[in-house]
Amino acid sequence: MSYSKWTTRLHALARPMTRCATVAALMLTVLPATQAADPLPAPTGPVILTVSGNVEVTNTPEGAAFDRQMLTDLGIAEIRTSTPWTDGVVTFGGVLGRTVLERVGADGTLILASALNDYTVEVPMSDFMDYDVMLAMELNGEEMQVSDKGPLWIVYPRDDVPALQDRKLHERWVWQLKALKIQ
Ligand SMILES: Nc1nc2c(c(=O)[nH]1)N[C@H]1C(S)=C(S)[C@@H](COP(=O)(O)O)O[C@H]1N2
Ligand SMILES: [Mo]
Repeated sequence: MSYSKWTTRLHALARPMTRCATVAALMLTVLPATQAADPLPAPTGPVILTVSGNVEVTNTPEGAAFDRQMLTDLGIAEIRTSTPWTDGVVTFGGVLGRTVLERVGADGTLILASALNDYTVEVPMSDFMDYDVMLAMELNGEEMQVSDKGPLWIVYPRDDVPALQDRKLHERWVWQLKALKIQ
């Protein structure tokens, strides 16, 4: 085979390889940045939480709407603690507030948390970032009904963190939570 044929063959081989490498490099740099912006599927069950305001990801005109399964799919955590509203040490199951904020690409400093009865309170976003604050769905393994502070209850890991054993924080333990607005 002549030298020129060889080099032509090499070039033909090398070109797609360079292209592959370029695409791979692009994916490596772009993928981590777009992770939070992964589109959120539409809820298929009843919506129990809507996150609105300064969020990057939405699936309804109102914001990012979650049914129970979507929240469960984000990963279930547990908190064992006593609370002023329950007897003894109980186990809460639910999704960490921080996990939800990250999933919707929330950016801000304040969360307006509101309940089914339209009770609304300001929760510093740092609470969710600094502590494992949970949007609890289960109490001792049972789904919490609206009649017992469900379907979602903002729960702080109170027994584990002395700083959280403060009456001033009680107003942030929103039960029958339905919405978070990021500001
Ligand atoms: N859904 C809902 N959650 C709520 C409230 C409310 O009115 N509705 N009140 C908050 C306030 S201001 C406090 S101090 C505590 C009240 O707890 P208590 O009713 O046992 O005093 O719950 C907080 N969570
Ligand atoms: Mo309160």
